[in-house]
Amino acid sequence: MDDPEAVASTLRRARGVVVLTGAGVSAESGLPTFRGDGGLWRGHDPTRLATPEAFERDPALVSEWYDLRRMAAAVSEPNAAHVAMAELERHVVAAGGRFALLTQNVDRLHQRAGSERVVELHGSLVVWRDHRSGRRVTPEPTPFRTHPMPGPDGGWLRPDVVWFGEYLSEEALTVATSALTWCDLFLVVGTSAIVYPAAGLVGRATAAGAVTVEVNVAATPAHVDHRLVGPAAAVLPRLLEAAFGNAA
Ligand code: BJW
Repeated sequence: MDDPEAVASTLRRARGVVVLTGAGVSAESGLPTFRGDGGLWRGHDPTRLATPEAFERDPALVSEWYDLRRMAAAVSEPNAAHVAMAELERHVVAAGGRFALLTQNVDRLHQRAGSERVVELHGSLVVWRDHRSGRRVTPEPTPFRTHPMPGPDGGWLRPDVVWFGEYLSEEALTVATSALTWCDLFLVVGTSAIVYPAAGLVGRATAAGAVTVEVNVAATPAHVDHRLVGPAAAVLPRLLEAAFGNAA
């Protein structure tokens, strides 16, 4: 199961690589994960914060919680895991292969590390939208003056993220689904793999014939071919080195 050599060899030969990431990737940038000890939701009921009903009920609380996270993301830096995934993309694309990074993260750290083929499955904290009109704005990276903030069309600003009970963007899902048709290696990094539809992509990748590999500090319910256990910021650079040497 935990066979870094076999994974490196699969990575070396792969022509289509898809990576699914979650909050664990940004943990070493100082941004807490959702679940588990020290998680954002420890002691919180997610339905009070991450649902449209929560925003309807208490827009000030939800706005403040997301604004704090927006500011934390703005002052954090990509870590070695983000950098390794950007390097992996450059390597695969330069060799004529295909690559997609499907992230559940809303912090934009992948893009800041240099990743280009990023699909934001759960939206972004950088962008907000008027809850009435849906018009999107990108606020200055300074804390909001008030909670909730008035939007441009008479509603309140809400983060442009996907809450429980909301649909993922059709465009994001289409890109993610079509990537499964050409993917021969599917990496699942730093996610608890329990939130759907993102979690379902792992099984669909297997069904489509890809080799699946999990990189996580702990095993998850995902059924994968290989598990590399450890912090992503240590495991991924080692994996790239083993697969490509200094050429990565
Ligand atoms: C490390 C590490 C290190 C730590 N290195 N690793 C099918 C079955 C059952 C339920 C459903 C289903 N289909 C849909 C549902 C309902 C629901 C759902 O999935 N519920 C489950 C909880 C059961 N899904 C939805 O509602 C979705 N919408 C939808 O399906 O629409 C259709 C529909 C509409 C109406 C009715 C029914 C269907 C939307 C899901 C949106 C999720 N949104 C959130 C909040 C985003 C905004 C925000 O940022 O606040 O997205 S929830 C939260 O969970 C966030 C994350 O992206 C997501 C996943 O969490 P993630 O990233 O995996 O983080 P953690 O904390 O869970 O895990 C961290 C991992 O890292 C751990 O494994 C650690 O071990 C690891 N780790 N350090 C490597 N250094």
